[in-house]
Amino acid sequence: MSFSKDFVWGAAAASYQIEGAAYEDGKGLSVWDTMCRQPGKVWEDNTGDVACDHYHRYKEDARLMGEIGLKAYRLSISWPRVLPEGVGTINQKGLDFYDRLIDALLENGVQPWVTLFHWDYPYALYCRGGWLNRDSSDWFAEYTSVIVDKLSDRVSNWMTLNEPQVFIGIAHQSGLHAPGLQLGFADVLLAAHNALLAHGKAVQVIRTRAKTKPAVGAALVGVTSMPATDSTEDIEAARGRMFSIWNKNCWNNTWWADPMVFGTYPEDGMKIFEIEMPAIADGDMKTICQPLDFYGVNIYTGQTIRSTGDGGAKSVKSPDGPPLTTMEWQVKPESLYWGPRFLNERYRLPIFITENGMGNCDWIHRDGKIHDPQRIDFLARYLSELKHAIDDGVMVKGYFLWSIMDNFEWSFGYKQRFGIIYVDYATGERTLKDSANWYKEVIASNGAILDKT
Ligand code: IFM
Repeated sequence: MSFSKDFVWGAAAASYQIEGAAYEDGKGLSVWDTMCRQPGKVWEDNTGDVACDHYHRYKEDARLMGEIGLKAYRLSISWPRVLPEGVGTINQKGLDFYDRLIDALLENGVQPWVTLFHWDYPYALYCRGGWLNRDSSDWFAEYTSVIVDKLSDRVSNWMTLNEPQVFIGIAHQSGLHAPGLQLGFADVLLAAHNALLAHGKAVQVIRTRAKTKPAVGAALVGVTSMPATDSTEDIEAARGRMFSIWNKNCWNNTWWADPMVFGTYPEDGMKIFEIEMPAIADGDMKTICQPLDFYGVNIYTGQTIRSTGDGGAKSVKSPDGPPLTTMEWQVKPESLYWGPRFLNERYRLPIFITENGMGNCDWIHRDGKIHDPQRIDFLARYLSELKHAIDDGVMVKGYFLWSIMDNFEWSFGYKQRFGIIYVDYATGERTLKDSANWYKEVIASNGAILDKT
């Protein structure tokens, strides 16, 4: 077995990270617009005001995606661009932008995969309590219906939320992301519960209103655990760790995926979170648990786990001088074998890798090109592991490289470059990096050149 003929080779980006035009054509404020105005919150006080100027350059970007041969592009919609107040009056110009973008993608042979929410939450709704307000799931459902009504004649692949672990956990607990709150854990869990309800209601809206048969999932993240050896004990220990909760934060797989797929919060989490558990109204778990067509997961790295020999698990210390990306995330290609394998076993859904890639030190070399051999090596290693998983029978249907182009990396601003297309932020000029040309060959050969890289 290998990559199937219809394997979805894609790349991804998100609205706030690339669009710019933050104050144009009637767009409302997002919590990231306001976060970026607070000195010291983002590296060098960078903002997404202009970013990659994708709002104006989307045609060129769609053409480049076509040139690379992408089968699919995972984009997100800026909620406040479409609904400046989060609910109520539609900003037609904002909605029209996505209409044109979808057309441009299709004209270039690229299928749009739409993420409804990738962190640029409407500031107006934040002022009404944001995710802490129980109405937030209805606000999200209203927004979803506007998008589905407009785009679902041409869009069939949908993701509700991107990395709730981050936009709830990091944004509401450690405060490093917008809106920058440091709430008590009970409030964090309440926000999480409302976000899960929003997911469930959005799936319902998509299923009832879509004009073309929809495929729906979410793009989750969490800890990927890998066994230190192939021994049964280490594999069991890694599996156990991957699906357990052992401390009071949201950075795990099961607090999110179990309610979405099984309709229950995991027992171990409920025990640890006991006194902070939110009130769960009748029917909530049923609302959250809607049939899904795929499990989307963002995987960049993983933790290596060894059995303690007595049913326990411990993480293996890093070797001295481990390979690191510029985010200082360890390079762990096997995460793209074990992550999909464990997730597919537990949740029984086809897997889509909705993000994978690396931050790197890229600059224009003296020959005018952007040579990024580390990224090519990184991607070749990770994709080879993904192929290995498929060969072993894991149902993986697609892969979205993060990212199609360099972009605003949240609190790191423009310090980090994740793209396979280089963006000169001063001029907006785009240049394909070596990795883009390499990925083009990967796609054209349906993964066959991986063996030769
Ligand atoms: O840039 C982010 C993206 O928005 C969400 N997932 C991780 C990426 C790299 O940090």
